[in-house]
Amino acid sequence: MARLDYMDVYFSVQSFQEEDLRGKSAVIIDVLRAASSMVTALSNGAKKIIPVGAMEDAVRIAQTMDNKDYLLCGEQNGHKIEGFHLGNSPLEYTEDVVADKTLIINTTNGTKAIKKAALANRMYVGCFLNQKSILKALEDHDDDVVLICSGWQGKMSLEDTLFAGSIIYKMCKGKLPKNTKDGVKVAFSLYQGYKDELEKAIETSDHAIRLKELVPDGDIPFVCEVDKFDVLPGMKDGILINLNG
Ligand code: 3SL
Repeated sequence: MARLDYMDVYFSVQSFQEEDLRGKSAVIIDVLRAASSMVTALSNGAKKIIPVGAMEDAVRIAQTMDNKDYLLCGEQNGHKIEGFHLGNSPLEYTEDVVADKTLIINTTNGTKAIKKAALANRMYVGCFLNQKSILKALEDHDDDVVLICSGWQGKMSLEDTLFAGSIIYKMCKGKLPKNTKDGVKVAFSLYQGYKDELEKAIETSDHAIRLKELVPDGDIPFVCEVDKFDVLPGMKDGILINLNG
């Protein structure tokens, strides 16, 4: 069982160093929308996910594969990337589209956080859609835990911090011990304040407002659903697979 007094929370990709994660369990959080899309894809039968930090890397990896086996996915500043098969809306990752495919994904912040967390002993991808699976994984091991909110271009984001807070809140059953790190206190308190109106809070977040013009209306309510999928995306040799599969 992971201990809350050793846990920490980082609020953006830029706020941690690779070395900070060595030997720890890291949960990479990107509620809007990379983590939500990955969790949905694995739940709908995608075989594996290769996260990349740059568009060129995605194309280079695709060139080594058979056309029928992969989908190029992701976004640049919220927009689908020209020539890619899918954007970054979880609603696009339906069973008929993703089953048995390898997804090569590049996003603005989420996949960069995943790539930067390579020194972690264990790495999971989490969001509200798979909250219970993340809690179970953290219960099963006693590594120190870091919750990494992808944020947006170096800034914190409300929806990722709320998810980090929800994990902490549930681990301590709503009663935070005194000897926790500041990041843990901040995320816990934010979730405690908004837990009864999560969707309303996330709708007013900077990221949701930024996406409003760009993405389908259904994305925000979808990513706010708690425990919709029993999926645990976990890293093995640079590839995300469903560890609950
Ligand atoms: O930054 C990211 O990784 C994305 O999830 C952002 S977006 O919601 O697709 O714009």
